[in-house]
Amino acid sequence: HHLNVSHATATFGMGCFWGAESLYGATRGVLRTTVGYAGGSAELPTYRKMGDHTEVLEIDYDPTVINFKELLELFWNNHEYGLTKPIKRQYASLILYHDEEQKRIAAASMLEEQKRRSPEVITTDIAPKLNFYAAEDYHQKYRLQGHKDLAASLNLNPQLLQSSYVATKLNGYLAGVGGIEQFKTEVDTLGLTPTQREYCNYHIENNEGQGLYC
Ligand code: MHO
Repeated sequence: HHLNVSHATATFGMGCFWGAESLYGATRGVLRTTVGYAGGSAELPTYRKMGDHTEVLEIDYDPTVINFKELLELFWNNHEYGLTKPIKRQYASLILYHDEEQKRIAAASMLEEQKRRSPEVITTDIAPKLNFYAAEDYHQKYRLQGHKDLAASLNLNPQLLQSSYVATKLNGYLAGVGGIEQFKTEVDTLGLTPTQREYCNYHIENNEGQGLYC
């Protein structure tokens, strides 16, 4: 139901997509996330055979709560994109814009970032978002799925693994993103059972998440 509010979409490649999904999932204004393959031309990529595609995260967000520029700040601050050794295409730094405005904001933001990081050279590519292929179910909400009993209790079918608001949020918080105080401010909106809530509280409070590392 959270998607009934008007939303926009952003698509970023920032290394292993598990970490990106947790980072944005726990971010305010992010409504849902899906990991997948994009940026290349190969048909029907899979994890084992993604061809010239890159691991990316598709983010649906409420632009009245968080804007594209703010999403980009998280992008620049949370992955490696200025390495001296080449990054495999699978883990390329990539901004796939959805419209001309995103294109303009991304270009300006990259220019600023390049100045800040000079003499290091940014390897990020900015390109139009063409095809997006959702990744296999086991890659969606990867950190949440690691909590087997909790995940089972949420009855996440393949469709919900991509569209569920509560799965999006928990996948972030359980990785250690957002923190317990922020979790407490929005746990009432997640519709958890008392058992689910207690389980999440315990794990988030004790910060046992793996963070953004893959
Ligand atoms: N080190 C991880 C990376 C997974 S990722 C989604 C693995 O090999 O399983 O690229």
